[in-house]
Amino acid sequence: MKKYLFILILLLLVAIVYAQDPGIPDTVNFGNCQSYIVSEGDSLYGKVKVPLRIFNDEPLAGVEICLEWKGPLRSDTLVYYGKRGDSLDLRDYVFDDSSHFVGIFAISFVQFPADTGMFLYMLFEAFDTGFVLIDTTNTPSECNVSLITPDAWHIVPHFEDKKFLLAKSDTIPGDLNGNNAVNFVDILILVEFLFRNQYQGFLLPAADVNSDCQIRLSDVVFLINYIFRDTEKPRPGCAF
Ligand SMILES: [Ca+2]
Ligand SMILES: [Ca+2]
Repeated sequence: MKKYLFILILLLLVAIVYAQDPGIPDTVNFGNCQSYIVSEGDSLYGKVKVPLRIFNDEPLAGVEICLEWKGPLRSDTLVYYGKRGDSLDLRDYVFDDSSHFVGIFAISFVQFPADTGMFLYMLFEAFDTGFVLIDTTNTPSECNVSLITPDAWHIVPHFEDKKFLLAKSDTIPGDLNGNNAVNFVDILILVEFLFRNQYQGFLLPAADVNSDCQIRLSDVVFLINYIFRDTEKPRPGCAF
């Protein structure tokens, strides 16, 4: 239901008129999808980060993208990224877990410049391992993948779907030296990484113990509290 409301709003906001894509074909595709799946008893759970990339060789005023996913994922959140993301005046998204639908709608009144690379990332919670496909197959025909030019024309970019495998990780969150225990040594490894630039090869999502997709001082504090004060245990993270 949510998704149809979203599409209705889209149609009311922008009358869709299609135009040829000038210059090099613009592209919408996905970067490397990162997953971190751990087990607890019989259940598997984790976090998945799906970067959506846009290449546009001319300035744009917005994007309108409808996607669907197949696979053992529940939606979490969506984060616009980079200087194109920062220049947006109106940005919205909708996840519908019942139909596995993602709707993305963003507009910039001053337009955003030609650029390439990550435009946003979507975060999901995984509840199993297995294949994931992100595509436009079953999205409503009113909303597919289109880029909006500064004079309000829609252009249809080249789109590449994404298939990837969710596999169980060997490590547990917070166990940076892989000895199957989370203790003081793991804090030291994290501190060396953050403040002395020494990376000992651990899996980065295992160090994002507060699961905010970044590795920072707050993860050190989280780990200290867990180890010495028995507070909330480390969660699967998603930091690159
Ligand atoms: Ca350890
Ligand atoms: Ca973190």
